Amino acid sequence: MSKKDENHEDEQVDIAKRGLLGGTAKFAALAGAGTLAGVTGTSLLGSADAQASSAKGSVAPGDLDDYYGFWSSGQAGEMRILGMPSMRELMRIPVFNRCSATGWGATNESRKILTDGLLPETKKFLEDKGEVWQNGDLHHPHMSFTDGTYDGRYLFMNDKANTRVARVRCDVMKCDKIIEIPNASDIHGLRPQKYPRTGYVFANGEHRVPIPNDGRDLDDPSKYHAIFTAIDGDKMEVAWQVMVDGNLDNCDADYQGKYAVATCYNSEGGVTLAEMVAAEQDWAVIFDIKRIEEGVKKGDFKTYGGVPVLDGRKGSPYTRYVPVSNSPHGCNTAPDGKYIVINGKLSPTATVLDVRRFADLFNDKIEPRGVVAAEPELGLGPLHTAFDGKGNAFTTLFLDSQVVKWNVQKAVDAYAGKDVNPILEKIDVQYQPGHNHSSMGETKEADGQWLVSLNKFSKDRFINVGPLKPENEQLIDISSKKMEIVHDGPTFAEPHDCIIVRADIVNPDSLWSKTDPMWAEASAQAKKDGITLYQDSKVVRDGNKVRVYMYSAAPNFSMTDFKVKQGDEVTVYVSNNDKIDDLTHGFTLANYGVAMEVGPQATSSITFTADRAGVHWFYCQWFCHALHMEMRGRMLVEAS
Ligand code: RUQ
Ligand code: CUA
Repeated sequence: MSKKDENHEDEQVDIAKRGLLGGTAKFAALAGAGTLAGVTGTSLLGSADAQASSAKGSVAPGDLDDYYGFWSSGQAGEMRILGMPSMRELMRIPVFNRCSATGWGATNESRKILTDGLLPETKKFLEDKGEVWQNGDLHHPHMSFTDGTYDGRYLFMNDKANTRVARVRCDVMKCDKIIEIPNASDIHGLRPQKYPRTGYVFANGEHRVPIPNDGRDLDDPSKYHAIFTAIDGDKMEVAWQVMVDGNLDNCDADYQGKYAVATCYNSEGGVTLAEMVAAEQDWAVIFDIKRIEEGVKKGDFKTYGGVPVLDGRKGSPYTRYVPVSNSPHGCNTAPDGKYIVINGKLSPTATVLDVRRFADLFNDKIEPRGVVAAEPELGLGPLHTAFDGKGNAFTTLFLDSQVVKWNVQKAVDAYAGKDVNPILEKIDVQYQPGHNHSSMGETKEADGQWLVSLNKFSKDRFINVGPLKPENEQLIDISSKKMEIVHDGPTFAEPHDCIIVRADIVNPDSLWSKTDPMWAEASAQAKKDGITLYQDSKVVRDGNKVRVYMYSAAPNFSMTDFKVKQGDEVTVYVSNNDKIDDLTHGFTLANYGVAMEVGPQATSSITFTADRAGVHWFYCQWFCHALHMEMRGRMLVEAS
């Protein structure tokens, strides 16, 4: 408790100082405290130095990046693609949000994805309002693995706000599945199985709730539970769940395909802040995947919400609880496959677990703390750790506003009693870093080129845009002995995390296939109506339901106008016939709140009630041709 109060005070003092003195306050404070390791050339010399080093990390106009960065956006709910190292934002992929440009959340195709995988009670809750969820809180995007490295098939990501997990298809870079996780509350930590392949996607239910959460046990938090979920990443279905003691924060998988590990910051089972940080120690939970699979086979579970839930509370064969200092947060497996780093948050230490000792722990040959291989003291507020594949680790220090580089083997040696200092370097970042990520750093192919520090505050780093400031994501060159910040990247709310993937692994298509399953329902309906998509242009009346089929070929819609009656339920299908890279069209229907993207060779559809009589122009909202402005037509609504 006292440590936490102290830290919090430091943080406030620092913020105040920076406000008065600017970015060098931290330097002054550190120099004053004699922490010279924290003072680096970059932070000292400011922009002149940054300019001198700008060659590294800058990508000239027209040149292509070496890596894809897949970024979360926190409460903005979307996933973003950045080029790395330029940090140019390349694309935004709507997932848990609504998107005005693409019609995500409005088109029939996206609404199906947004609602199909929800629990029955949630479907009803939303149907009663005629709604889809508007918001999400996307923290952790991670790519599917084969044999310990990224395979370019899928990206998986969590929604903390509405307890969902989504998948993005990397061939078209669109979300194709969203499922709601039963029994759990608020999915936070998420990682794919690394070996032999993904396989499972592990997802932590952060908050504890009664199971089922139907109004029982409201006032009895001792009956609340946290749930660890394994999702089948191919089918996007829950495979099994494990009930644990405490709560669940972040997680990671090993490189052997045997274990997953999660951090718990609330071993107390508290519901208030004071209760949650009361204990000196919390824990990391280790899950034995094979034992759990056998348990499922044997029927050693209860079924809640239609999925098998195993009891993994203390004393169970499926889990082990390793005590670590107060409120651990990040959980990161080192690329050598030997170690998993648990980051202290309220403790200045990281705890390094040796994966090779997990079997002995599960066979009760050693005590839980027997798997601890090192516990280096890194600085204040360690949150997440990244790796360079050369034996070094980089941990963000939230309260110190620094990234610390340390050597894992040296930390292990020091823990074993050798007189070595594992800390290699500390660098100031601006300011208060959360996640960090290195190029290919969560795979066995970690290449030690780049590190991004995702800083929660930018404060004085950019011209002032008002009370709401961007965050600041800094690109750090880690390819040589000394770390060097080469780029500041402001970002809108609130990228928690990212991954940096070698460009050759990701090979998206430039055109859709006309038979893509994304619009399977539209294809089926067209068939029933005797329509050939991409060819026919026709209005089909079916009682008060009207289906309008048209196609686009720049700069024309195949229909100049269509007539409906006031009150009709209208579905417009637009198929884009253009078979040319980068030739996206759109369909916006004025004064009806209707808009959607139609990619090259894609079909999109949207349904609305034509309740406003009159002439309503529809137009293409994606600049596609010199005659793009002319690409339009009329919906004529006869008054009833
Ligand atoms: S968490 S700042 Cu949502 Cu990834 Cu650690
Ligand atoms: Cu088609 Cu603009």
